[in-house]
Amino acid sequence: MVEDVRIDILVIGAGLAGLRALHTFRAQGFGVQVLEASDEIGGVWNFNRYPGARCDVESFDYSYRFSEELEQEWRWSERYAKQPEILRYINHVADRFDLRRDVSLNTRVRSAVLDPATSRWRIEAEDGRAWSAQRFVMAVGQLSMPKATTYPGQDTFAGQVLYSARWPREPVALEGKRVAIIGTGSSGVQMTPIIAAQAEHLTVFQRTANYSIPAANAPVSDAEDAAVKANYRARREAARNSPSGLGFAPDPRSAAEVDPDERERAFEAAWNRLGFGFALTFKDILLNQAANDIASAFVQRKIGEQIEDPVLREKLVPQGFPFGTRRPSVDGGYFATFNRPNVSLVDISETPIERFTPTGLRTTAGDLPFDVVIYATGFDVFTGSILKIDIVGRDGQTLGDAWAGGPASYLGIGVHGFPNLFFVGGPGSPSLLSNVILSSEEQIDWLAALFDSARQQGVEEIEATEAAQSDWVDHVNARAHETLYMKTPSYYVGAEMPGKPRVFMPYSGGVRGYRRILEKAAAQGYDGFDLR
Ligand code: N01
Repeated sequence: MVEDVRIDILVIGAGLAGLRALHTFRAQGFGVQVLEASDEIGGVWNFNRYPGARCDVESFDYSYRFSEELEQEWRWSERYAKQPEILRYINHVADRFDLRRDVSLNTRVRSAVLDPATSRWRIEAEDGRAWSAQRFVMAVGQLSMPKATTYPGQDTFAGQVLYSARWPREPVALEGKRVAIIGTGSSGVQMTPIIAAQAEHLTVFQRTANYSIPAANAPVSDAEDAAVKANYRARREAARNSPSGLGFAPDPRSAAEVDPDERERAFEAAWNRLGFGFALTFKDILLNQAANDIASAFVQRKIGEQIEDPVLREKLVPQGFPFGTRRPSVDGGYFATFNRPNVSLVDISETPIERFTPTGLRTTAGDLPFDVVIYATGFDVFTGSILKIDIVGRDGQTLGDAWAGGPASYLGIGVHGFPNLFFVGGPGSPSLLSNVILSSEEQIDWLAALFDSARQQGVEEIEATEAAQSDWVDHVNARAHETLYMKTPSYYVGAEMPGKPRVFMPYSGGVRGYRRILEKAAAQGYDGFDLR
């Protein structure tokens, strides 16, 4: 019988959050072990290797802030870094800070069970290895559990089937092929122009037309690199104090009140430069229907102008939901791609896919031949990657049962009944409504201080109180109801998976507001947590 490995802190996930957690907790003198299912570090940036994958937060901001040396020595090549460059950055960080020695790759966790006698967690991998940890931190990502979409007859298809979120490491030759992409979220939108330029013919299967803003990508010049690095602290502080961690604050006026000419100029400037940040042109685009109607109409017009064919335009211009209430994409020429003669669109809200055939896909309108079918159908967002692990807390209660009505937590960090379990980027925190690396770093620094304080006081068990959790859930809901997000079925509310509880999952109060709440709780002795 092999003994469980005893460790102070066990972290699941060697993506950007898990590696930062390792670095920070280790620097405080804790013994830390990171478990990672893949044979490589990098998290989503390891798995999502599809053509065109890149970040839609600017590289200077989508990077760690914890080391000034790292900030100064790393040279981003583009305003929006491509997946290989981000993966190189993560690997550089792992080497630079000697992180690999505490990362166990090829280690897929099966279960995590609380021992109520010791308040320690027993975390067991699928291969039977097990760890006993005093603190258990899940940094498993929000977009890590791809939907297992399949259509009937898939095994009879003679061609190749690929998933955007499990893209092969070796290059996929698409030249001369007839390719289908199913799904038009950020992944489908990013890969479409690249694949259209390679394939003999590309067919995009769209269920819901999505808003998308041009990426305005550009190489980072030496002058820009130097200018950012000369002022990096100020840039980081601006990001921390901006609503989404993107570094810019909206115009404090309502979009509906501003003079139309001035507003048009502001939208035009944002359209040409801000990408995803377009939603922050004015303070109330995501809060007020009248303001949003104006912004939505602007984006719809701009999208429509890119599409030559009026029938296609009708299908591709998003309608029927407020701009920004489903995650907008940031694209590199997505809509204009449909002007190419080798690209076509199938609107599967009109003609749904019925099944695979040996030679392609069958919709209700007939058969289409393909050599390659790509699923870009998204993820079981927020909770999928957490709940696939069997987590058992106090009194044998599983987290799946505790969250049967949707994820409930205190601060998005701790769950009542699950002492010493903590989340980074979890539901109930800004996570996907923010620059997620920034939010994760805030939470990790806060957790590190909590763990240190608990160590100094000899605290074995840290548990969110029931009352604090209930108040936080109410607060998250109240903030969500101040926005327009609740008007649209989206993955923010669990609408991406049939049968998933419909609750608003991220915290919409902004990264600065969230940080202030964390700081206040810490100043009050980690108010809302029982420290025993
Ligand atoms: O996934 P999605 P994604 N049959 O869920 C459709 C981040 N990200 O991988 O909307 C047919 O957005 C679905 O249709 P509908 C970013 O946060 C960032 O593209 O459900 N279609 C939708 O069109 C992003 O938001 C970058 O009607 C089906 C699409 O598939 C998040 O990851 C790049 C279907 C899924 O869109 C997820 O993006 C990429 C089915 N059974 C991703 N099921 C950056 O730029 C779903 N669809 C950083």
